[in-house]
Amino acid sequence: QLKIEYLQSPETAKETKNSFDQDIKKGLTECPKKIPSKYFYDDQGSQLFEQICELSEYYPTRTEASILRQYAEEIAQITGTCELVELGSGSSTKTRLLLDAYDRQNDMFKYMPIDVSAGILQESALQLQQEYSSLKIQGLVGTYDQALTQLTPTSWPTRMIFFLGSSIGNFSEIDYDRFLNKISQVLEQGDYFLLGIDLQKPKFILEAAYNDNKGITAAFNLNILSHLNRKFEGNFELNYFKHRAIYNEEKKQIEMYLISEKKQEIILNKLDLKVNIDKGETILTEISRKFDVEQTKHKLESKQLNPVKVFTDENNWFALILCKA
Ligand code: AVJ
Repeated sequence: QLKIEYLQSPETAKETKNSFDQDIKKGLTECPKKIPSKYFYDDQGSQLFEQICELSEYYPTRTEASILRQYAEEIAQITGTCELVELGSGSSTKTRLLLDAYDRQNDMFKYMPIDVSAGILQESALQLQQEYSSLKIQGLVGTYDQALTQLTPTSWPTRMIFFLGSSIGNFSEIDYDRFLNKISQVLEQGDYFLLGIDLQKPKFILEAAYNDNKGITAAFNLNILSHLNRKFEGNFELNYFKHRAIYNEEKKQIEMYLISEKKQEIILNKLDLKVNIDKGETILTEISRKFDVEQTKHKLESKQLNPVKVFTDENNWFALILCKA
């Protein structure tokens, strides 16, 4: 029943690699400096992220899980038998809540987890296959874009693509728009899209979530430098950078920075890159946008992704929007 496909051909792998290299070069030579958030997720980073999800200050994961616990049944009822496609499935922990609901309702259904990390995907797919015997699993290893480009029409009655965890908050306005266009293009009429979004809330709650007491988020942020050191033979010294996350109330986004504690020269051998960083200079590593339900519904509607129902928690901290194409 279990199949795992690699979407990376040697050619696209090379293209991806080149565009990753270019991203880093561009980001570090720009002013202000940036490192793309996708560099967080090497093995160590993925592990640290799992730890973040357990922190008392980091409410998004458990809030979204509580919404799924309460409404997964209803979602499964609305869509009926379905092919479930998950973008960025990671360890598939929250997904189980959805799979359970579909399992109770249908004799059979199909799950397609998509993730760039082959290790995590394989491990969780194997585990799931053992637990859900009537489940057909077809994992895809690749980026969202590769996966969405290569999805062929489904033989199942309907398809639901879902994107949880407010990962969409990492996208710039332009990428957000492009992403929704792509989803809309891939879905056929009558298919569904389920989107998890973190909602706007007071600054002190947000800043606590990204500046936890145990320093796990700081370690997660600094790990991006270790990742670059390993990947590109770099010389970043982690002790000379400090983690900082602030909520930009105007842009309604968390911004995560690494601040240089001294003037230093960074060398990334494999990129043939040398950059100077001043004392106090910042590197932006992540934006995490916080959404408004009404605005997001309008945005989705404008892409022919029509909101059918919004599910939220009692504090209105997080929402899942179910849309029909
Ligand atoms: C996985 C992108 C949704 O933005 O909250 C957690 C990543 N960064 N703590 C988020 C993250 C710092 C997370 N997303």
